[in-house]
Amino acid sequence: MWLGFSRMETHDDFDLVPVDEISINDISVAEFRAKYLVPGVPCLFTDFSCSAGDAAAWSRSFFEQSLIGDQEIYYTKADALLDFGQSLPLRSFLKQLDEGTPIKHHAPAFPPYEFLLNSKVALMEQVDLRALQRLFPDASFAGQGPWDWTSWPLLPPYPPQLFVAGANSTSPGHYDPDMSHTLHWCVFGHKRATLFPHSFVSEAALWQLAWEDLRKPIDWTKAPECLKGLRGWTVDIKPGQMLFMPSRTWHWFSTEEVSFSYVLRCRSFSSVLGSLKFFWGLQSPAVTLPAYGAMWAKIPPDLRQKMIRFRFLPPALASPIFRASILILGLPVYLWLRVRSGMSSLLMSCTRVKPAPRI
Ligand SMILES: O=C(O)CCC(=O)C(=O)O
Ligand SMILES: [Fe+2]
Repeated sequence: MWLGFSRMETHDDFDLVPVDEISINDISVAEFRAKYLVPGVPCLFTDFSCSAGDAAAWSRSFFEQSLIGDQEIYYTKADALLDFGQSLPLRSFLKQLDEGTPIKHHAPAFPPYEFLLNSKVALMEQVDLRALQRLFPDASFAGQGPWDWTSWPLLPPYPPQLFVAGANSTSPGHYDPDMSHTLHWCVFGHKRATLFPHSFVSEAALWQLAWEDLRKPIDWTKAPECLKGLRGWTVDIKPGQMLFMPSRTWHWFSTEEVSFSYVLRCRSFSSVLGSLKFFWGLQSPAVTLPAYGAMWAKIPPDLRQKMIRFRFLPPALASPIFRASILILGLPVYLWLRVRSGMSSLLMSCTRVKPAPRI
């Protein structure tokens, strides 16, 4: 058995096996860590439930019929990145998706999305993390627990995100560069994903596959042939199920019917080494802060105020001295990363027309 691939299935392009389905309540901590967390093998929790608060809130009819249906949701065209340009009440947004309008909501990781901060509904407060906390180690860092996202983008993990899209929508392949463990909960709808383990050997080649729809045959005259037969996993995620993707698992998602997912993330490190890897990676704050700055500027000022009031940054991190030191220390790293990404785009443009997506 290699990385959990015990049952081989034939697939024309890759060697894919279904992920294991397990009970979040029945699996022991030791078994979860030995079989999934430590070797980096994904699995599907079939019985996740947000038992705290009003569990009925997490159903399509509740979203449509209650006040939450009035909540504005930002969206983009199905093949674009979120730009905070257009919004619709959630109820109408879902109706548009039912009618096949090619739009989607893929929440940006930064700033925390206002839908989750809505004081009338406060969805985030209803998620009971205890079943998850039991399984994951206490990866505390800089005084923050594994699930504490309030220092994003200075430190992982990403804040929780919503992904709402219509039938047959796909998102480009990637791994989440905040390096956290991802828990993708399908609240309603039906998602499908193809997953590959992270490896530095296949990294550059997999980025070249980012824009492919992996449900269709791959044209190996254009895609890197070294990926032929790559071992990975497939998974269908149905309502109430939650996919666990270990840190840096590659994922290509598609939406088989109108779907609403809520994604939680857990810090994967508790060491300075882990944080250095994060600072050196694709989502170093030196890259994300300027990149998201433009989006932040587009957010209506009253909404921005609300986010800041929601303790977006803990007080110590919001101090002018702290911000100034981040700028001074981050500037050289930022410049270096810009040069590095400029060089890799140049190399990529020799082989591909589309650039790697920025997630
Ligand atoms: O749902 C999708 O289309 C993408 C999901 C994703 O990238 C994630 O959960 O990290
Ligand atoms: Fe992702």
